[in-house]
Amino acid sequence: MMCGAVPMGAIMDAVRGLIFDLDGVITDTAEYHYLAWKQVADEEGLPFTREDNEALRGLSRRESLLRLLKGRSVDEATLQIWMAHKNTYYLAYLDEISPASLLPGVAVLLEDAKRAGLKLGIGSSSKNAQQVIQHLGLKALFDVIGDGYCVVNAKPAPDLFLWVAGALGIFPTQAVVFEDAEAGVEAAQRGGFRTVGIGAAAQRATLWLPSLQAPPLAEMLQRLATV
Ligand code: B16
Ligand code: MG
Repeated sequence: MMCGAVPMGAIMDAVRGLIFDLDGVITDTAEYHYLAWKQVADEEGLPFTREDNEALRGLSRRESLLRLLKGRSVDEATLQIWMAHKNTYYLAYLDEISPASLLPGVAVLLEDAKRAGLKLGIGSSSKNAQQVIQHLGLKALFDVIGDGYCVVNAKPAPDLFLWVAGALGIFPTQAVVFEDAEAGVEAAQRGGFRTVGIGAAAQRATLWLPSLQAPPLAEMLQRLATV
């Protein structure tokens, strides 16, 4: 594959792997997270809007609940119960996820990356990432799936992306992280990764794109190399 005057082989010396966030990059589970939190919020009489949900992108389940509470004090046992309820409601939506649920541009990008010999990883805050990947039919494509169980410190700590890069056997400087969340971009940048940001909340990334539909992978890597 060629992009302009730069052969893919030359770019590949620098980039050896791609690490993808899941929700908001590979597929859009944000709506399901919203509906599940909204159900908990309504049951408990807590105000919660779609706009509030946007601020939860990429954050762990626990951090999401703490933000949703907006400073209201709740004991640990109640936190655990509400998180369990939210997850039960969220899991009920997973059957709606299928290979057709990939966001625009994702299938072609993953095929191009695989063909180019790049290692592929997932770095998701979600403890349900394995199931979502299974529903998407992508299990065999990824060399490593890092999820909410892999590290103690969630995004914006860099730990998860560093864990995935380590499992792929590459350095952060040899990987590109794709993220849709401010917390995820910050996590990747703190870890020393170049970043591709997708959508409004990820504009601080090394390269920002409205979606993964364009440009082609080779051009993305070329643009990252020149930033
Ligand atoms: P769970 P990502 C994140 O996924 C979601 O963006 C975020 O809304 C959610 O709270 C978090 O996973 C934890 O999800 O409750 O399933 O463990 O963007 O990091 O792929
Ligand atoms: Mg995300």
